[in-house]
Amino acid sequence: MSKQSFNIYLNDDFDGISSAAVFLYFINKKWPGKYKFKYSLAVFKPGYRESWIRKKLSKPSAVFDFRYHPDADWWFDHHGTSFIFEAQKKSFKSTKQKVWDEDSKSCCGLVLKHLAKSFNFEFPGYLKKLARQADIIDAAGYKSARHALMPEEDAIKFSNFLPLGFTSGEAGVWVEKLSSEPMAKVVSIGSVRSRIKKAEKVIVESIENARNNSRILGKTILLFGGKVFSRFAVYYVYPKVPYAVIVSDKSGYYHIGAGKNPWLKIKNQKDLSKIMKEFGGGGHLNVGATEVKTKKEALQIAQKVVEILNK
Ligand SMILES: [Mn+2]
Repeated sequence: MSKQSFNIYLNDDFDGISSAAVFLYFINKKWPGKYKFKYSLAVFKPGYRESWIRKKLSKPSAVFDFRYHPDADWWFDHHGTSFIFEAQKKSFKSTKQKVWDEDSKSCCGLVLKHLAKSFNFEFPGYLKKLARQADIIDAAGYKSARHALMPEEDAIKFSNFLPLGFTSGEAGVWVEKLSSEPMAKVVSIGSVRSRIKKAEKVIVESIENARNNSRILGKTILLFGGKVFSRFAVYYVYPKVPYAVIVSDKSGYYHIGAGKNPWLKIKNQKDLSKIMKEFGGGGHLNVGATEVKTKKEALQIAQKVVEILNK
């Protein structure tokens, strides 16, 4: 009997990959040998809304850590800005196969808890651990900027090399590995080990870059240009400044990220998700982003976001 294709759409970060890994374990236990999986990265880049709306998802399909899609048979997300249309948000009700929870620290944690509860399903310890680590990574629950940049934990080391870039095919290989064995085993694979080494080198350079290419404007660090790589490098260099706005060149488009220093307590904290939504983006309370085509637009938006944060 030939296997049926199951289409997995995942956000291109640690949360997307770990969510899919937990889901894959579940599907393979429920329907052993029934499916082969096809992976596609769902990426927040200019024009993604239009192409996501137009996209037809082939069945069966599952979407992780990305905007709602009415075709999806399974959908899990925790972004406050998940629904492209207000009407979708209004009519949405969580089911066994679709769930949205803004309060979940990670999508991976949401997938694991929701499937365990809805299907009375028991996950192995290494996947429960993966979900706890996704909660830390996706909600920036690191103990310090140093912990984020120079971690001891394998999962954080793994997540730190993902911004180097990867293909849908590579994501699929990692999803399948992580669904069947602990992170400690996955990071011992040669190709994964060499990426971790590479990322460690780039992180050192990105700390240098944060030192050389940023300016302090009131309560905000503005970092523009250079090798950005990690959004935490600015807080490593300036631990006392509450907010940061970071412009990075994604080759082909520009990313404007705005964040709150996760290790500082701030009175009357601004909602970064709301601020970035005004510029066509989205995010969470403590971190938001948007994407534009030109450097000029990116710098204009960055300047405006700095002004809003300093108000
Ligand atoms: Mn997420």
